Amino acid sequence: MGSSSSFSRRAGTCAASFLLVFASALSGAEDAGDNLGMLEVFSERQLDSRQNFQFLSGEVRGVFDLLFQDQFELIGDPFSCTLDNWSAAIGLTDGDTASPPDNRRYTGGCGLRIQSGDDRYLIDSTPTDETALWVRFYIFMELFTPPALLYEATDDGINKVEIWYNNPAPQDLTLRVFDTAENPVDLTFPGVTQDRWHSVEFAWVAGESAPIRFALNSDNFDLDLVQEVETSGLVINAQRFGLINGLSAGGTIDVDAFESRRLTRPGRLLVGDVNGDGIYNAQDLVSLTNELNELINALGQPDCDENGQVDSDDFDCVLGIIASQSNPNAGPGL
Ligand SMILES: [Ca+2]
Ligand SMILES: [Ca+2]
Ligand SMILES: [Ca+2]
Repeated sequence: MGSSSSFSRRAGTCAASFLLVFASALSGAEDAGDNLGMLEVFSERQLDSRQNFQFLSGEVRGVFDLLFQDQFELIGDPFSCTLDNWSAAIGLTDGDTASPPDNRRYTGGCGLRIQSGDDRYLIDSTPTDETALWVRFYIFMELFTPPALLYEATDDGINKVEIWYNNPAPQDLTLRVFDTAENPVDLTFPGVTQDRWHSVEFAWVAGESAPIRFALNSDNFDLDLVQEVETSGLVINAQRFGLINGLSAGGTIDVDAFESRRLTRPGRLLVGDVNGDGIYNAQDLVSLTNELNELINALGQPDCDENGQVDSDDFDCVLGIIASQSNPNAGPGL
């Protein structure tokens, strides 16, 4: 009961700042009448069951919510692997993207493999004075021992958000948020093993005592790390993703399914939804069989046990999900 009442107080405290964030985010983008209507909706549903910043109607969410997403595939051709959807690439080329078996991928036809070396990362310049940001990506690490800077959100070259692996301790996955005075605040998942896919997701928002959230392999917001940080007045104007700090020896990172939004949580992709249609049925087994027989790679998420290989164990995993119709996204991992 204690934790429940504590959470309720937290949610209530956050509601007012969410409204201010939304009003600021929409100013200039919608007329005042529309804004007022939206605020009335949010006054009833500021925090939904997934801890989204605000609840939006489907139409406005589609127009305004999505900031940038990429699965390392050419739009309209899921088997053409590319970095073209990013604003720029540093130390990486289309040759670093590939379909299995050359690269791992979590979803769709292609994934990006980053070998350790000098700075090797991607830049997304879509953000424009963003005052709220949800980001989710998938990552698979091998043989990494030094601290690796995987993600940055910046304003005019100044870091506001960072994600580190092996920092401050080995196997720590750390979200580092800089407050208005540029002091770092860390949220850390310890014991994050390599050699498996991880979904990594955070929520950043500008405001007084802003609720910063960090999620690992889970859509269950009760498992999020949460920290209130003074971030009023800050904005985001670019994102960087990859191996940003450069590592001279050892290690590869496979990445996939990057998505950033302004308002709602991207969430995990449906584990074991092999054909990517959002439901579980026999067609997932057909798609997986086709990939195992090297006929055609699946377009959804075939690596059901998330171990980096698509094999007969994944068939058993998908079969188990279909039989139970249970959603493994509800908890950490499978
Ligand atoms: Ca992909
Ligand atoms: Ca399916
Ligand atoms: Ca597997």
